[in-house]
Amino acid sequence: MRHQIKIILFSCCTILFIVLMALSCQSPKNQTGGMLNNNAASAVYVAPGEYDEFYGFFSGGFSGQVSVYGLPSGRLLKVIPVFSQDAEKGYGYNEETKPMLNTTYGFIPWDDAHHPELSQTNGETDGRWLFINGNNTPRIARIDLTTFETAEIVEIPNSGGNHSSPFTTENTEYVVAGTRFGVPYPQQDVAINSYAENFKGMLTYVKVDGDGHMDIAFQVLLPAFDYDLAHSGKGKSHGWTFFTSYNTEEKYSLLEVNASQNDKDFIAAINWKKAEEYIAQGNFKEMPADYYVNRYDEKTHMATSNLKKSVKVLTPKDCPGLVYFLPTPKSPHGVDVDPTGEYIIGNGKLSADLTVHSFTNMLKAIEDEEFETTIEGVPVLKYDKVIGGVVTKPGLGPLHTEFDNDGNAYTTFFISSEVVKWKVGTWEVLDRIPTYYSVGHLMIPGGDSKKPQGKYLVALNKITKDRYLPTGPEMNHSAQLYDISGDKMKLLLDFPTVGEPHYAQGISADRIVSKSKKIYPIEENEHPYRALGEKETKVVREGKKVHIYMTTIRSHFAPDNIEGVRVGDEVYLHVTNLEQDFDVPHGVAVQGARNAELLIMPGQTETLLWKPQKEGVYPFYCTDFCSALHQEMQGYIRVSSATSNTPLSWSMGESES
Ligand code: RUQ
Ligand code: CUA
Repeated sequence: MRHQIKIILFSCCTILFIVLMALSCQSPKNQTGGMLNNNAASAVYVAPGEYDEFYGFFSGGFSGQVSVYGLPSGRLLKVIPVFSQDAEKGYGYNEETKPMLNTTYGFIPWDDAHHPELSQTNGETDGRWLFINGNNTPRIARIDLTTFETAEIVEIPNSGGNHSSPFTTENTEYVVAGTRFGVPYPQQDVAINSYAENFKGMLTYVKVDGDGHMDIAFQVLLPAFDYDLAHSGKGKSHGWTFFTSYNTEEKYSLLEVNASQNDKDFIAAINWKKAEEYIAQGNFKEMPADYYVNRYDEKTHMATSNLKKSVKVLTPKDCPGLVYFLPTPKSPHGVDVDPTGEYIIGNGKLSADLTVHSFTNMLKAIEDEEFETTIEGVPVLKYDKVIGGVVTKPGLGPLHTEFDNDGNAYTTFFISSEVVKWKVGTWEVLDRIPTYYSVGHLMIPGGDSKKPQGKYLVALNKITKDRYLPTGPEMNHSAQLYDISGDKMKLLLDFPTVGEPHYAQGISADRIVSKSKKIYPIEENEHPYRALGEKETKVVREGKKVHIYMTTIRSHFAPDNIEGVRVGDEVYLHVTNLEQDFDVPHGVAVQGARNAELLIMPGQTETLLWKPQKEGVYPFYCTDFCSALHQEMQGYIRVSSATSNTPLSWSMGESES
C-alpha cells in the first residue's frame, strides 16, 4: 500500500516536473541576457556574514504584520508587529504599546495589512518610513526604519475596508486611504436596500509632517463605489492621485455577478493641490467623526492614544475641478503610474486588454470639457479623449503593474498566472514568464517610484500548492524572485512568506543601513517608571497596585527577590534594560501571567502587567539567551493571601547563609 502511494506520488511529481520544466524553459535560446542568466544559485547566494543588496518589506495580510526579507537571498530578517499583538516582542501585550491598538471600537489586536509603502522624497524611496494599511478596522500605520518598529497608527473614520491605501505622494506630503466598501454616511442604522440613498464612498488624505506624524487633512465625499487601489501622480502628474473603483453599479448583494455588469468602471482622479486650495479658502464642512491617533514616543518608550472628533469634508458639487472620473474597462484592480508620471495604467481584471490613460490627454479633456456625463457633481471624461494606449490581449486577469528604469512595465495576470513585460509607449509585449501560482501583486525595488532600482522582480503568489514540502492543508504563500536585468526575465528563487504578502516594497540596503539604530541611549530614557541604575530599583505599593522598578544587565535582575505581593494585586514589572551594547536585549516572563513576555532593547523600559491568582512563590526569568549565565538570570516573587501582612520587601544578592 505504502509502496503504491510512493509510486503515485513519484509519478505525479515527475509529470509535474516535466510540465513545470516545459513552462519555465520556454525557448531557452531566446534568453539573451541578464548578468545573472546562467547561474540562478550563485545569483541569489549571499555568503555567510555578507549582506543582501536590498531590503524587501512584505505585508503579512491577515497576520497583521510586516516581514522583512533580504534580497536576493530571500532570508527572513525580521517580523515587525504592526496591527497584531506579537508574543515574540511583547508588542500589544506590554503596557507601553497597548495604546497603539486603540480604536473607536476599543482595543483591536488584529488587522488585515495589505500594502506596505515606503516614504519618498522627490519621487524616490528615501528609507525613512514604511507605511501600511489596516484593511478591516480602517487604519494606517507608520514604521520607523531607524528602529524597525511601529511608531504611529491613525484610524480612518467614515470608511469600511481601507484597501486603496496607504500610497504616498512624491514627497510624502500625504498617504491616502479609500473605502473599499460603500457604507452609510454618516454611519447609522438604515436598511441595506437603501444603499442608493444612504451609502457613500469616502477618500481620505492623511498629512505626514517632517517628523512622520500623521493626521487626517481632509476627506472627499464620493458615490458609494468600491475604491480598490490607488497611486499618486509623479513628475508632471504630481498633485494628483488616482483611485480605481469597481461596483460602480452600486450593488450590495451577489457582487460577483451584480458588480460585473458595467462595461467600464472608473478611475477617480483627485487633484489634491486643488483640495488644499479649497481647504485654505474654508470651502469644506467640518463634520463630526471620531478617530484615534496613536503615537509611540522613543524617549518615554510609551505610546499615547488621542481621540479626535471631526474631519474636514470636501464635496465635489461645491468644489469644481477637484475630482474627475476616467472610464476604465472593466472592474479595474490596481492603478499604476509610470515613472514619468504620464501614463496611468488601469488593470481591468475582467478586461481582455490593458488600458493606459494619458495624463496629458486627461488635462486636455478637462480643459475642453469633454464630459460624457456628471455623477454627483463629478464630471465623467470621455474614454476616447483620455486613453493613451492599449496593450492588446497581454494575458488573463491583470492585477498590478510595476516599472523598471528602462521604460518597461511588468504586469501580473492572476488567471493566466504569469508576469508580462511590455514597452511603455509602444505597448508591445516583450516577454512573459509563468508564476507558481496565481500571482497577485509584484514588486520591483522602487518600481512604483520615479526612479525604479530594478534588477529584481518579486512575484507575490496566492497559491503555493506543490512548491515546497507539504505542511498539511495550509501552505505558506510563495514569493518568487526573478532577474529582470536582461531582455528576458529569469526565475531565480522561491521562498515562503509570512501570512499573505499582498504587496511588498523593496529598497537598496544603503538607504537604510547607515541610519539603523543600535541602542536607545540610556541617558535619554524618559519613561516615568525607569530605573537608570540598580540604585534606583524599588518596589512601591499604591493601594492594590504594586510598581516594581526593575533593571536587567548580564546576568541578573535587580531586585530578584520580592515579597509582600498579595493575591488580587495588579503587579507592574517596569523593566529597564541597562545594557548599552548592540543586540543585547533581555526578556522577562513570570509564571501565570496572562499576556506574554517582554523583550527589552538596550536602554529601553517596558512594563508587564501581572495579576497573581494564587498564593505561592513564583519564578520569573529572562526569555532571551543573553549570556553564558542566561539560565541563571532568574528571580522569585512571593505572593501572599489578599489579607496577609507580609511586609513589602525587595533585594538582590543578599547573603544567603
Ligand atoms: S490586493 S492582489 Cu493589493 Cu489587497 Cu491586489
Ligand atoms: Cu538576560 Cu537572558
